[in-house]
Amino acid sequence: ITQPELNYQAGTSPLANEPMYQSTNPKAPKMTQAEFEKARKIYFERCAGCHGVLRKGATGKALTPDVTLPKGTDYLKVFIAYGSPAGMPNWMTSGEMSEADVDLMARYIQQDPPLPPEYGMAEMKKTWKVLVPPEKRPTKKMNNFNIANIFSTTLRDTGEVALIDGDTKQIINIVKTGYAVHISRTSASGRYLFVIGRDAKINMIDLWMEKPDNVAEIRVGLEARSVETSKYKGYEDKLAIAGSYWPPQYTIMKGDTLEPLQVVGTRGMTVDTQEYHPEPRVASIVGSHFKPEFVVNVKETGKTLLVDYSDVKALKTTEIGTARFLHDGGLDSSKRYFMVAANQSNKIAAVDLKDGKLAALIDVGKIPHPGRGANFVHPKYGPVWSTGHLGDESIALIGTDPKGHKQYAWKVVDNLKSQGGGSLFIKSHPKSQHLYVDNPLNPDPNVSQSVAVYDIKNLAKGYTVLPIAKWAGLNDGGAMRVVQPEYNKAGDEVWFAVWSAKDKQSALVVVDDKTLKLKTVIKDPRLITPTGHFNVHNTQHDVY
Ligand code: DHE
Repeated sequence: ITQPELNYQAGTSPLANEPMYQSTNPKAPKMTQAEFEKARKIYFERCAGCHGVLRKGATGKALTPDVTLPKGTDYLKVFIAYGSPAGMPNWMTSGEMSEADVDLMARYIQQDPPLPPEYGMAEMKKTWKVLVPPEKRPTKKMNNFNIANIFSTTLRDTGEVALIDGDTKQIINIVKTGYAVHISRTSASGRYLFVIGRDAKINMIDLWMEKPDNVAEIRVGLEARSVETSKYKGYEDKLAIAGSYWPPQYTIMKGDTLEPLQVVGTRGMTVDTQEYHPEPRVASIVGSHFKPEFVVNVKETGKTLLVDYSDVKALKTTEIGTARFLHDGGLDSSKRYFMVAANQSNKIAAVDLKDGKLAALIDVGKIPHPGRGANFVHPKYGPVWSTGHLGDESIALIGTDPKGHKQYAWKVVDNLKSQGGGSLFIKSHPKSQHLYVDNPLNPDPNVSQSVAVYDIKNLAKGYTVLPIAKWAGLNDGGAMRVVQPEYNKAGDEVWFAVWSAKDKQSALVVVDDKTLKLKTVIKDPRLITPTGHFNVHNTQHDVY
């Protein structure tokens, strides 16, 4: 496993702090309660991302007692300490765990996995708050902001988002949210913003208020990454949906209050070996523009669910087998196809939202990570959607126009060379002639602190490097990472986060898309650990 992959996957799970039932396996090596608690915490901080909450295996191997007990403590210690060529990190030799920790973890994984609590309607209702009921909200926009050009910027480590006026670059409000917000999504009308934290807390923000702020909140699980709203004609702003990692389920809510309506579990059979998986996490979700459907991507089973929400009490679901470890993705420029990364399978699945079937499974480079990907018209191949990779330096361009450019549809028509691996996000805009690629997880700071830009009309020329972190001019930025290009509404400027540690200064850097020169640096002591940023208009209309 490379350092970028490790940094990406081994993030802390909020389950580290949840109380859990401990069962004892008489055959497992002895542990005191204190040792068990310590090991459980380390497991959820370091290991659960790859091996799963129930240790049934995800991108890492299964670690249930039937597998670990026959191997025994000494054998397991070697693996944990020194890693393996198959991808296990070397936790001791890298300095992340002491010898005592290694011994503790080797004994811990021979115990039965403790079970985190379930989280259903009753628990959700207890956390559900309508702070401003719909009838008390403004009936028209009460501020002078050009709300279509507001950016919602995640302030990861403070549990907030910054709402920033894209025209004036002033901070409108810092809104309290869940812990380590993952994404923001805009309602179909553009009035509401939905924000989800890693702790599965959703905040709903009304952009019509004099000072836009929270109007409703709920917690839909114990750990989550995705939220979306209904976008099909006639259903605008009617419903919201959130997917959770734990428990493995999705929740459909009322679009104006977040009142939970239906909770649906995703436990089931895997697409390939057709075995039961107890913990299939819900990854990306988008609202279809073609039907009253949510497109729900289930990671461990490798299934894309088209959930017809026209009758929430009688949900009709089309279950499309794609490939395992579905993660992030976005629509093509026609919005008919959802392009989703099956990351550890090194594939992109193209799902046809009009006909409700798999259009193609496309082999790409190592660990594709598109964010929502980037759409543009290639001079030769016509409309393409593109993705960068965590595990290699390639950028795959995939033809997405089966009508006009049939011979190129669902094929990798070109592979661009980027600055290196560790890329997370790629972006373009219909009004732009450029394609931007970040590399925040690349081990070389020169690469992780800059972005590559391509001229779409002349891709063969290669890329230009923009030194974004240097432009930010931070005196004490420490180990900065430049993350996620995002255009403004007009498509003539591009925003980047310069993401520093919590106790260091961060910034947002705005680049002029025509000249590729620095336009502005947004600095403010309140901008702590900015990561993703979402332009209201582009998110509302799925422009990327
Ligand atoms: Fe993300 C999107 C999950 C690590 C920033 N991330 C997503 C989505 C999923 C996901 C499922 C798609 C949501 C959607 O479209 O509905 N991310 C995960 C993880 O499981 C993972 C690997 C590890 C973890 O423990 O969270 C992970 N993600 C990261 C990071 O380290 C990033 C850079 C910073 C952070 O906040 O932790 C990060 N993820 C983002 C961003 C998006 C995202 C900014 C939205 C991209 C977009 O353009 O839509």
